[in-house]
Amino acid sequence: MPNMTEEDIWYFKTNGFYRVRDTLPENLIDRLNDITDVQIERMNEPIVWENKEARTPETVRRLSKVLHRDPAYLEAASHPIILNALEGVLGPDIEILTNKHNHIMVRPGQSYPVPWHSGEHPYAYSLITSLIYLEESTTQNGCIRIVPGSHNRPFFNDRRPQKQREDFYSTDHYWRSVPIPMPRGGVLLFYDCCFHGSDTNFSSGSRRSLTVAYRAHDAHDVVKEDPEKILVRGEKAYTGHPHPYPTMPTMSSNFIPKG
Ligand SMILES: O=C(O)CCC(=O)C(=O)O
Repeated sequence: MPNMTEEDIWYFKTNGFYRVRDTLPENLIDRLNDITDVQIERMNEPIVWENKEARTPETVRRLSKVLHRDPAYLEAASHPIILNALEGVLGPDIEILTNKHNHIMVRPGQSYPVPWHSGEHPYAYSLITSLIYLEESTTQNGCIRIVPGSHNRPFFNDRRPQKQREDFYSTDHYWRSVPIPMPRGGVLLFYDCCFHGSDTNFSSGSRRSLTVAYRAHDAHDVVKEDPEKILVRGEKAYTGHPHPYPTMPTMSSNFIPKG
């Protein structure tokens, strides 16, 4: 059942982001943190390192490809509080894409900012990202910043304008953005083509969140039976052209078009 009001949907579509009102259950967040502790401690790849020269559990910046590491990650990503909200904008048939996002940002203490980027071009703002917070996120420990309404920009520009970690604060995106602190267990949804980035983690602790990508199943791409897509709500009710297109009966030489 969708749980966004019409005003929530208007807010999301206008600003490009939406904070889900409920939080995920405490015991699920505890389990996710325990599982993540083990992944970090064992340094299970694939990993993006905070510092490539010193590969230790303390320098794990991101754990990639997590949804298949433990069922609890998919349990969180397909939790009804998230899907009920998503249904308001994506409709009843919802898929997770495993070849987009699908990672835990660990963001250890003092980690450098997530550079400004827009995950998609604005002509395709059907892809929604959720950030599921395993720990509270504040302006002190590197919360995300989003440029409100940037999914509606009427021009093309560089989706990854920031070439260096250091210029996070000297960009137009920084001045146009708003910080979005989130509680532990909270869920933030946003159109992936909104410009976003995350502040320096000025604290000594980590700032963990699970990043997941969602689309409507019936969005008009062609390959519907794709192992990278997990249907998490509804059914595969796509009604477009079949793929691959059924082969036409060969036109024999005695075929004579009418007329
Ligand atoms: O975790 C964050 O604060 C930002 C994550 C992000 O931008 C991403 O995964 O694309």
